[in-house]
Amino acid sequence: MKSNLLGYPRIGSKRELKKAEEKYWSAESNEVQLHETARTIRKQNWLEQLNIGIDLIPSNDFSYYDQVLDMVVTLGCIPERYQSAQQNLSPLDLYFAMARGIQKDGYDITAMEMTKWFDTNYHYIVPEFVQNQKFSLNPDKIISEYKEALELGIKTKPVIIGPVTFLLLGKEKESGFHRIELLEELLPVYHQLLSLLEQNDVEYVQIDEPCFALDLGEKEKSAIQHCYNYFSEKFPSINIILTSYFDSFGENLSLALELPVHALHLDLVRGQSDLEKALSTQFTNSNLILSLGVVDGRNIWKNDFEKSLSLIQKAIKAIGADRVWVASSCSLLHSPCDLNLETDLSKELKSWLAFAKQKLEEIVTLKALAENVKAQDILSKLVDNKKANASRRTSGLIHNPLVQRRVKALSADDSQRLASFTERQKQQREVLNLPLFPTTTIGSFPQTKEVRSWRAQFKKGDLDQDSYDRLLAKETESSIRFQEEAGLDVLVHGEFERNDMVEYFGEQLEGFAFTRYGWVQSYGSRCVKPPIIYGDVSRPEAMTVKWSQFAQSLTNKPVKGMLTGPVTILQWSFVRNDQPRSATCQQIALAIRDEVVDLEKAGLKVIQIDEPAIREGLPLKRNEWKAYLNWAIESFRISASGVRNETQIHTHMCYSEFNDIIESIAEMDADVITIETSRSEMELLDAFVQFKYPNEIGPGVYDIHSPRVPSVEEIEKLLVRASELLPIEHIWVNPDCGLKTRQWPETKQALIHLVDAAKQMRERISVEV
Ligand code: THG
Ligand code: ZN
Repeated sequence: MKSNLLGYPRIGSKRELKKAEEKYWSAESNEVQLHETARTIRKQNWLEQLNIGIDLIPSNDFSYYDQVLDMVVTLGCIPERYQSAQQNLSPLDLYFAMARGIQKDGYDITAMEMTKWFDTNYHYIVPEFVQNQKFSLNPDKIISEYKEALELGIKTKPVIIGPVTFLLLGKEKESGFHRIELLEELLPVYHQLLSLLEQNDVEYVQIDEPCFALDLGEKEKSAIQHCYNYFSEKFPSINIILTSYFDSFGENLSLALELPVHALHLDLVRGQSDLEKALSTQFTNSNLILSLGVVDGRNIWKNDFEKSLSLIQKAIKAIGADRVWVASSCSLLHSPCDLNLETDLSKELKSWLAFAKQKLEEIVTLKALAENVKAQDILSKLVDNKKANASRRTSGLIHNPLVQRRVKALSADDSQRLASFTERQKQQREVLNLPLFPTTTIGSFPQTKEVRSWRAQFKKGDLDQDSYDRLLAKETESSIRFQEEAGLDVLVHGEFERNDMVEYFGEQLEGFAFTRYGWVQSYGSRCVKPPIIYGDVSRPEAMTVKWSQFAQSLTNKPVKGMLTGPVTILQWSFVRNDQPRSATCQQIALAIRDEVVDLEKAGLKVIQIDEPAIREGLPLKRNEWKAYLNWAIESFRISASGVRNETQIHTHMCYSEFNDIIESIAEMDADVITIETSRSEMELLDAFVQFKYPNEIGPGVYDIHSPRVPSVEEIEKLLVRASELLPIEHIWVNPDCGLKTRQWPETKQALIHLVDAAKQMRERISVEV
């Protein structure tokens, strides 16, 4: 039996990598210093895993930006547009240029696209393929990390993304072929790589093929079969650990069990059903090892040892202890680093939790328990674990009868606005009196260094509440003045008081806890600190009314109240696992509903409930979509339906393909939806057009992910295109997303252009009429 770790957080327990990278990017440090920080993090991680007793320690799970981008470099499929940069930049700078785009030294090259990694809040860089795509091996990173660990006396297990998943995660950049057809071209490069590992005496290699968790067609299935047969013919001496995670293998399990690999990893947290099936299958490969992912890599709850042990024992009974490993369910990339750093969490709550470092101990302890170690200290760990889990089940911290009663009393009326959209639209027009092509923004304005430093000082106690509030009030007022001058129609207060759009609400809701160092990588150097939902959710008092009301008091124009929707709060938090996610979502929905009603009472006529994470919450398998969408959409509607007809509800979405779920988006019945579209030149709008989306819609016309200022003409062009596709009286004019990551100068210029473009459109219309 072995303990097996799939991957570990690489940002550093105090975000050392993030800080080192941002210094490097702003030329405050050099490449040597950055490498030094990276090396220190890797060393700490490896030694930690070694000391705790992990047998299969991963390497190449480190990354300066993203593990898929690393594979792009390893496999030599760097997009054509970087060719000129490739001549002159260092490999590291070329790598960052692909991740972030480059706009200096005469270069102006856009970044590679980024999208969500399965159903997580992690973003990966999307590989780009052309029809006659060539690949070539660049093994430096994998080999040098392997050797680096060897010098510490650790023989690691290199982790690479498998060829089929790598191709499926990418995108064709020209038509006329399917990327899976590139497998023949790609396999020789994997062959070279595995040979090289073999020459370096690598014993185990972990090949990640999480595409197994998706619905696979025949093409993909035969690609997988072909690929692993090919590997096994060529590599008798290297042990391939094939992994999938985030959901069961399901229909794909029998295929996976037939593959000639050394070990197959199952995610038993999300795909428990696989185990029974696997154990009852007659294996052709009678030595196949099963790696049992029993320790949840996606959540922060202490493992339930009794439950995990029963799964492990079942496997041992069926196939023998030699063929069973104990593992994390997936890479711990998605967990925060170390619970021991959390000094402010209550003792009770803390006793229920395990972060990445604690999960290592869990894996090792479970292995020891399964091996039937009678040692007193191991057995006492089982007793402690039972106690902790029992205390969580019965704790008074978790259960709030009032909340439970309120959820039970929900009726169909609670998720239904009073009148139809058409009727509401009429009443809203009378109240709001907006021009055609009304202009607005998505909510946040630049979080400048100053704004961040005020918050940091306030949290430290160096700035008192009054002084902090005064600074925020001044910033809010100047944002309102700017918006008035720019001529925007529906204003926002700017969200200067907020940190993250989920953390901010978590901090104010009952049933939520938040950490100090619980950072999880979101993309590149950017991290989020997901709140922990440990108990029934309620809202003790209004959360956002003060700043929205203040902003509205400064102007005669309508100010939009800004909230995060229930599905997004759920999706971007660590959620309790002792009740269905749908139940937790309904509780959040009721809390948000109360806030919406309070905002209306406070005089806000427009209220936005953001739901950018609705799409990423979709289950990986299509047959589970409907059930998810039912409760997710209902939760949004509960949050939005407590107001009068004349109160206009907006929602906002980004980072998603909407084609798949357009009907459900329509069922949300928001009066206005603003969506990200500008980078794809309105391509995303197609779904809305084809479906004849019934309500009002603001396709983004300004890509906020770049400091570039779009010209009036560019924006107008996008609006002309939108008005050919949609009824003009339904069109709003707005950026793609919030502006918190931008600086003020470009923001102001871009918004002035945006208003100008809207005015041009109004003029066109009045001339035509
Ligand atoms: N909040 C949360 N999840 C998200 C987003 C968010 N997921 C998708 C998308 N937005 C990811 N985008 C970002 C953008 C900026 C940052 C993080 C994710 C960011 N983080 C700060 C950093 O790493 O420097 C830390 C946060 C802070 O300072 O408060 O800027 O918006 N939950
Ligand atoms: Zn957005």
